[in-house]
Amino acid sequence: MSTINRKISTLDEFTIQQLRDFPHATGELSRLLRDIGLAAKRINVEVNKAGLVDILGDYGTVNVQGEDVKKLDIFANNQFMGVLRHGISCAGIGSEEMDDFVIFDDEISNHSKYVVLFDPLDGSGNIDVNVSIGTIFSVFPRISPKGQPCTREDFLQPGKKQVAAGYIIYGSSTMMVYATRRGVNGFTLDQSIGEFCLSHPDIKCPESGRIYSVNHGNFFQYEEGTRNYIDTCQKKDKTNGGPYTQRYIGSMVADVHRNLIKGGIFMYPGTTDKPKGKLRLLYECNPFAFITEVAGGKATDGRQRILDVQPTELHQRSPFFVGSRSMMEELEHHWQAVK
Ligand code: P6P
Repeated sequence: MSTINRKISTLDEFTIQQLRDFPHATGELSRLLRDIGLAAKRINVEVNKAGLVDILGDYGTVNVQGEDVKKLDIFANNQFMGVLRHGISCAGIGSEEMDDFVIFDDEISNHSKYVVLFDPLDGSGNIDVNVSIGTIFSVFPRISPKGQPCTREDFLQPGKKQVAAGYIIYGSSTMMVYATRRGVNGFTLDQSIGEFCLSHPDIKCPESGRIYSVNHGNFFQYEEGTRNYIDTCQKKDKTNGGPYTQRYIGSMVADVHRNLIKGGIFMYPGTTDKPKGKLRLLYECNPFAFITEVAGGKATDGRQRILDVQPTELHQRSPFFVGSRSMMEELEHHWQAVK
């Protein structure tokens, strides 16, 4: 039977095609990714009109991170909670906006295969100044027995156990990029039909690049090896693989997405004030580490591969270095040189 050679164009078609390639798959992961895409479309509507309606500004509360909660944060969190709780693929969630894990504990959810961790709207401090922001998500297969409520251990697995991870970037266009072990694919929202359409098939992180992303304001608080690498980046010229350019938007999804496509390195090191840095392991570092490694890059915390780190709590922080393989290896040489 010849297979019909259909042009796969939408996220739904793509995830269904993945099912056809894996007949034994239950389809739960495909459904989960479509659910996430639906929530993203709803959030996108609000993000796009943020300047016009009373959804800007603070919600008047402070979240578990001690950060002022923007109204869009809450809206985005509730959208993901809604689609994941009422879908059939997710047994529970962990969110940047919520103090603890949420175990759905209903008959359908208790039989679901996956748990999801997400940052519903990362970079939300940029909402009021119209800078790109994003959603980040991480999907694990539960290790607790199906038929019972999921447990904390389902969420506290090393990042290498992820089955999928991705992000949505609400920028000049709205894109959803996600990775499974089969590859990284990007879908751009076609507003005319309200569908994410395959625009960046099989994304590969360039082996090298000329963009380095770091907050120079903390430079003198970084460890010596990191400072030496940043110095080297600034001294690059045509004779030694440069010139390099420094690009730092202050919105992780935007910075890491740009480097994933063009090549580059993103660094959020620990500092003397905050040795663990600012970024969260479970729903910021792990998903981007998974995506970047599948695309051919590297990601570490400065001492070990991010995906090998054994988590202990939902909101734990980690220093984070991610990007093109050869740039990451040059950074690692600078760390080795000062040991
Ligand atoms: P800094 C946004 O608040 C965020 O969590 C990331 O999206 C971003 O990369 C980082 O913080 C920026 O932090 O300390 O450089 O302003």
